[in-house]
Amino acid sequence: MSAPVLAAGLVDAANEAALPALQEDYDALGLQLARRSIELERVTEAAGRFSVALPSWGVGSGGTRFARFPGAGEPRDIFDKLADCAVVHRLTAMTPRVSPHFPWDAPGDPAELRAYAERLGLGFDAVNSNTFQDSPGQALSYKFGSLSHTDPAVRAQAIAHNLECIRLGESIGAKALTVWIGDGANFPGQQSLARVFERYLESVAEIYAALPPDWRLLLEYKLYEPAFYATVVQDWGSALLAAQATGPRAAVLVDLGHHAPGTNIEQVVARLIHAGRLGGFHLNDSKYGDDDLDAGAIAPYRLFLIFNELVDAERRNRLPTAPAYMLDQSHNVTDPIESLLLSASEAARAYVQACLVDRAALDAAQGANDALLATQILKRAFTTDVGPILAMARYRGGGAIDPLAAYRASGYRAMCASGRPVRAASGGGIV
Ligand code: RM4
Ligand code: MN
Ligand code: MN
Repeated sequence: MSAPVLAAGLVDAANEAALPALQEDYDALGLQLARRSIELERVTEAAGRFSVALPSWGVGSGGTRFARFPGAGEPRDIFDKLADCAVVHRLTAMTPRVSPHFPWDAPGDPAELRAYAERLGLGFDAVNSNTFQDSPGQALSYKFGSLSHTDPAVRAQAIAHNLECIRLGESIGAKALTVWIGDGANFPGQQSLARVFERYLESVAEIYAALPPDWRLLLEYKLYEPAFYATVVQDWGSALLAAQATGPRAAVLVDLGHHAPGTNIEQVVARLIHAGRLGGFHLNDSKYGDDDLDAGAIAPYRLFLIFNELVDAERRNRLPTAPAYMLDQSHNVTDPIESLLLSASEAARAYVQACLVDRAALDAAQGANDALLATQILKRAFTTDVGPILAMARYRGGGAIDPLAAYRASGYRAMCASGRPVRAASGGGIV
């Protein structure tokens, strides 16, 4: 199977043209950081080590429950999706893994899928199960829930699907299963709030029992939608209880869009680190709810503050297992590849900014209860333009100095448009 690829030499030629200006900016930033006793090269190396996984479902146009407007040359299956992800990785040099979603991405032959990904220079991150909608051929419906359903037969079916996800994941080299369920109620009284959670815990325990020893189980919470009165795993408290009740390799997955507006997500992150149960992230941005907007598009300072907690925890050796960084976005009005290029970069930007925080000065300001100075120390790191560090890290990693410009010059989407017929416009839904 062959995939559309970027023209040979395209990135190199663009980089060659952009390098002199980048070098100037990079050197100037180096001088500025040296005055702050920060070693530029150390930060650039850290930037080069940063990576974030791509969501397989993010390379197609998303949609809302009202409509989906497909774009030209959209991926038709997991192989096309991987080809698009490879383009993102080729240009950013920081997205070497893809997080697949089953059954959407279920391969006929997992070995073939794994080999294809390897040829593209990609691996797999956490696999995602899907019991929030009914799939073709499925015996029982998830209309009234899945892992927490009142009917043991429905629960058994949902558990079996998760075990199948583990099996598929093993055959493609994944090491984690992410479970997000849409289970919940629209009306007070519709469900027993107590028993529905107990049933969920029982189901999760069965999934955990089948988890390979080197795997992790990531439990994702979400405030509301599709359930509008009470979601079974509605917040980090319930997810943490579930992880703690399940076993040491169960941890919480924080999707940035899954909180009530105004929630202090960085504080949630700090608490999960304290509990040793921070499993990973679905990075995206939101203004009102689970908007799935591009990471850093709305609240870049919040993203920075989250990474500030992570970098601080790293420094204090409080992150024995690195959290899984994954994007989880829905691209409704942009070329999904362009959104992913920039979102990966925004995640790295927040991380690098957080690396610039003067931790000793912050400790001292906190110790002295100097609120204004403490907050200025954070702002100083946040407002530093780390663009040259990101570009240099990409360049050194074999990516593009300017990924978006290189992508736009490549004609990749037009190439796909001629090889991949447009899918018929369907109703709502994210895929
Ligand atoms: C959900 C949740 C899950 C993702 C689906 C597609 O809102 O964020 O992580 O798998 O969307
Ligand atoms: Mn998510
Ligand atoms: Mn979501």
